[in-house]
Amino acid sequence: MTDQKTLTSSHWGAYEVTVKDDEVIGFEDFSPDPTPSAIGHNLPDVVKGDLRISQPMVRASWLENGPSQDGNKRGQEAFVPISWDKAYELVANEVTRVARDHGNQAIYGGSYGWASAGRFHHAQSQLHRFLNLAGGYTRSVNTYSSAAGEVIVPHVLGHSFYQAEFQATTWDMLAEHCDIMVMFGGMASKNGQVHPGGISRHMVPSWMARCKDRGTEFVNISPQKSDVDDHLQSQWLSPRPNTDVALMLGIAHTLWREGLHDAAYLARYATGFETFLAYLTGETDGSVKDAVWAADITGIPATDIETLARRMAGRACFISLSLSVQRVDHGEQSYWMAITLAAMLGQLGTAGGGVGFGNGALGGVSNPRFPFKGPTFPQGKNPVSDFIPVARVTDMLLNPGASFDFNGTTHTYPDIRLVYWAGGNPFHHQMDLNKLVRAWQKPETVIVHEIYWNAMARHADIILPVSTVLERNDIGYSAADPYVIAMKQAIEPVGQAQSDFAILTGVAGKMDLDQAFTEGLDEAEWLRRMYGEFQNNGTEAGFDAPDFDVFWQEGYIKLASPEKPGGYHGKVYLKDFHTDPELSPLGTPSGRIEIFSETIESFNYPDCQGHPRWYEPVEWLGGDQAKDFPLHLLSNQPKSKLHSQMDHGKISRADKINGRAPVTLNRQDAAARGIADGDTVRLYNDRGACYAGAILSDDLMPGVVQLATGAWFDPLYGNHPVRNSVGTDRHGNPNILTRDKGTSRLAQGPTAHTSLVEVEKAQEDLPEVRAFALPDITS
Ligand SMILES: Nc1nc2c(c(=O)[nH]1)N[C@H]1C(S)=C(S)[C@@H](COP(=O)(O)OP(=O)(O)OC[C@H]3O[C@@H](n4cnc5c(=O)[nH]c(N)nc54)[C@H](O)[C@@H]3O)O[C@H]1N2
Ligand SMILES: Nc1nc2c(c(=O)[nH]1)N[C@H]1C(S)=C(S)[C@@H](COP(=O)(O)OP(=O)(O)OC[C@H]3O[C@@H](n4cnc5c(=O)[nH]c(N)nc54)[C@H](O)[C@@H]3O)O[C@H]1N2
Ligand SMILES: [Mo]
Repeated sequence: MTDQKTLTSSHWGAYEVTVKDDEVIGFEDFSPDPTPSAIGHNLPDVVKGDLRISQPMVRASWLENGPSQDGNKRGQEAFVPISWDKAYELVANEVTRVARDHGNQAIYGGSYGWASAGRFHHAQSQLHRFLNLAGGYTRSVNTYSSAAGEVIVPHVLGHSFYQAEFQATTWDMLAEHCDIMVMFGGMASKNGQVHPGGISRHMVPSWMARCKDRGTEFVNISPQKSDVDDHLQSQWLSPRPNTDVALMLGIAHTLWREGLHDAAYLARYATGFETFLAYLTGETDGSVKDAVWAADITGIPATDIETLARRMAGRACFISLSLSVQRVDHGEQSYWMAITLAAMLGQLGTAGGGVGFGNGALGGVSNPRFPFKGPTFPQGKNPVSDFIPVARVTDMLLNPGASFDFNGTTHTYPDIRLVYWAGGNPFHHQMDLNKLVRAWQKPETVIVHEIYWNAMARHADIILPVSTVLERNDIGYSAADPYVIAMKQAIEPVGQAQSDFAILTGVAGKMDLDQAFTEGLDEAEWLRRMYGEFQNNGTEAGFDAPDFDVFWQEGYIKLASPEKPGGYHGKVYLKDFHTDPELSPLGTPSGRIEIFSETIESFNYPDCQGHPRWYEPVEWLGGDQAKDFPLHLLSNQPKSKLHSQMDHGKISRADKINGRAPVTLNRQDAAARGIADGDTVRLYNDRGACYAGAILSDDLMPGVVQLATGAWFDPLYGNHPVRNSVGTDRHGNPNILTRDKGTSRLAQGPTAHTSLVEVEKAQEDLPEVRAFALPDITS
């Protein structure tokens, strides 16, 4: 057989795959990509590896005794291989039983997660379509990425967070007009590798270089210097983590006191500034939020805060907000306050100024967007109205019937009997994994579609093995990217793996729902239909996409050149509103930027009131808990992978130290604890503990440690009973340490970046890492 070349796409880029005799013999970066990501090179390494789940499996005592809340066994038992036919039947019976006996709201199908790129084999869409046909499920709302932003931004700016994020001012405008870019949470180049749906050309580094060439000054406000690349020669200010709002208030006060704020802009475009000003000046609470006040909270000298305020005024100032600064306790406030600051500067709606949400945190933000709908797999309608804010999953499982507040309304947690998950990993993404492990024992059944034997698969009752992108045909598309990619199947499915579509078709067949689920179409026919709809949408919008066969034959299409003059570049966020706020008002009740929101004030939430404020985080370096746990933990995104995906691949493994995740410590903190470079250390607090390998650095402010997410959860069960005690992870998963608390009653977003820990040099009797060992499989 001759070598066969195909393209594939992923959330971290496109790649050219060469296959011979069903083996991947070449895996190259997509040639039009100026800055390809190494993350993809994890894939050829693991696609046929030992950790692939070879066939459907069932947890031993579930198979023997049937569904039940049977103590602590989930995650600790052997698995029994079964046939696909038996697996379809077990799953169909469970969905049917739970829906019949308890109602469909007893099925949790939120199934949060990034899964893989490709519009048809999108795991969540597939699962949601199936569950909708089966009568519905309890869903989740909003994301782990930006939940606080997703709720606060509509109140303040009157449109969805995604409109704000994805209709951002485009890079060309920033490069041409921005004088100073003030980046809260930095703009780490490791993060720009990734964009949901695909990113065939990584453009952030070159755009940042173009900004620099034209003279943009950069300010990195982050506990980590490395959150902005060195060659940009950024100023580095490192406030105590989670004190960004206090810093912004100090800046705002300086602007106001020195008359540097734009009163005319505020009068024309905003509402509620007077009420906010009374808070800023201390008129309402007796505390003046000036630079000296902010210095005390943030640790940044007052003169530095004042200097920064002056530098931001009277010129094109772009305030860039990472997503991390809202994944903290009271995360709503940093976004609200940044918008307030941009309004005070008179900058929202101007070419080089205003705010940006997630620039560089996702590689496609501020790229031109294609103004028509891409190919989508229809999910249908969910007849069940129950939902949770996504990060409240543990609370839901632990507290059925309890009530929770969310965005002005009160709801009740349903009593979940069946958890059905495809394409996400809560043992990666959820804060406080010891609490999750306890909660995870509560449902009667857990069904999971997974590719690899990670912690998610190990904590399931019924595991259905899924094929990777290389084993199926799909269409790669993202609205922030000009390439649409024919993701052709490169190799045969490994072991007995099937696509999520094939699995759910099989299950639906046992429930007489297969015709409704597939509409009589197979994979190839669905791709044609989805592409055809996309092509029609394009035609209506004046874009000529070639026919499906041409697209498939060519391997990709490039819709238009983003560089094309007069193309989609030249976009300025909120430009119409800026041009004429009467003609193009915002969608807020006032039609203006709501520095004060009557709606939010009317909710009467003590933790999110009518205008942006500084609230002390539940734990932080300035609080009492810092006496016991004096280090702030940054559990940020990993450089060499996407979340937990392919942690066992060679690129990810190369970063490990003694087989464990690397944790960065400031040199002084390490010295004070007798920790040397390369030592294995133990991180702990009153929620849990994990082991990791130490890296010492001066690029991290003292008092802060950094342990990226993504190490496959490797709990020490057995000798460390999980129930009612502190469990340990052997591999360096920071979520064993993080706190599971909502940002506030408003958004209930996750607060991963609000956690304190202590670190010590590990003792001699280190537990062996078992994250990449196979579970027990019996016959
Ligand atoms: N401490 C801390 N925790 C965090 C964060 C943080 O900053 N700090 N960040 C949070 C954020 S922003 C996010 S978005 C979440 C991410 O959390 P997740 O999106 O849940 O993490 P992933 O590891 O991407 O999980 C995807 C899973 O889907 C599987 N998969 C891949 N392709 C397919 C497929 O086609 N079908 C099926 N069935 N499965 C597939 C993969 O093997 C993997 O196990 O984590 C959150 N957690
Ligand atoms: N390589 C890679 N890229 C990714 C991902 C991945 O898994 N791998 N995940 C993607 C996803 S799903 C998302 S949502 C985005 C997330 O994008 P972000 O949320 O912006 O990313 P993080 O890496 O969590 O945080 C960025 C930086 O914020 C800083 N930081 C943390 N807390 C604070 C604080 O309180 N104040 C300030 N000023 N700074 C703080 C940390 O130093 C950290 O390095 O990244 C995306 N990009
Ligand atoms: Mo995310």
